[in-house]
Amino acid sequence: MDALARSPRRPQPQGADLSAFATDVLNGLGTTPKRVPAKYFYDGAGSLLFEQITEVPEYYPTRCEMQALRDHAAEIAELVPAGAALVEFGSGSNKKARIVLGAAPQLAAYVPVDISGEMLAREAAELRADYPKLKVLPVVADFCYPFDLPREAKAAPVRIGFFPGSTIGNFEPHDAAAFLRNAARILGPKSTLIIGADLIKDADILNAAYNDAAGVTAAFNLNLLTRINRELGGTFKRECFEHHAFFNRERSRIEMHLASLKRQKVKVMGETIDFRAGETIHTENSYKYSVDSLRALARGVGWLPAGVWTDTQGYFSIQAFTLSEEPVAARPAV
Ligand code: AVJ
Repeated sequence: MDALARSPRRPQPQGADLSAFATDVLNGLGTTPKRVPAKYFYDGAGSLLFEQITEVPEYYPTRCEMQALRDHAAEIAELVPAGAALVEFGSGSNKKARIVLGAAPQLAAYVPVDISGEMLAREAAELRADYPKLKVLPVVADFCYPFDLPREAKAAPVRIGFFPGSTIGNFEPHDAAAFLRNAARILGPKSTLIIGADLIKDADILNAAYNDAAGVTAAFNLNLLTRINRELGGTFKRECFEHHAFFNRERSRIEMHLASLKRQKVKVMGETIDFRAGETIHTENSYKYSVDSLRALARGVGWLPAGVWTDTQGYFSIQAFTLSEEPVAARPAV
């Protein structure tokens, strides 16, 4: 590797990022049914729109999770031994981790793991100022794959994984199991994992949360087309597509789609894509779990239930698991 490539000031590899986006979009729009991975929602505008979603009255998950964490912080903190390291998978803004950090001053280290290095550095500086005794050890990594923890986190007596936000719901169940297996490997023996997961509930409440009256979720979904137009030379007309979101109870997931309002042709990177009237691009799945269904998934890869808490309405769950003594690799794969 040359000196330039190692320089921390060097911007993100635009070329590599762009080609991954281009490949995923062209492949996804070239198959039937059409789809684009949900991770591409989060450009600058998309991240701001998601922040706005968390504030619309119908979107309960963020408020309910914050309430559950605040109300049960003392009990959650009892799972944290002195000197432990808190490892957050996909930290984004660390307002949820701050609740745990505040309730568990016995934590020696906090390891936020995220793909955005810029965001991590900014948040780390703020945390160091607010928690002067805490070692803040950010790691730039994609937590879907194995990565190395900092030496000081490995040296801690135990590691506590933290995966809030119902991000686990964006994974297909098979990939959620793979994530849980990877988390077990990274955190190591005797570790604990705390997961925030949205619960299965009345379809009306779920449907309203993804079809807010102000249209913020629709704008978030449609922003994907604007991003494709800007970054991949797309010719999508936003007014020719419509936001669709609904609870699929058989598969226990909210599905988001962009539906073509007419028969039309769209170009992306010089390739022509045909749409039938009503044909959709599947843009997101948000799986909903019961306490038992998440437990079953976790148990299958070696995590044993260690606690469960919800908000007062019972809409959102915080579940804790501990790693069984039996090595994960010795268990049958799911
Ligand atoms: C960030 C994946 C938890 O699934 O509720 C919100 C994303 N999509 N509204 C979710 C989202 C539409 C959100 N997660």
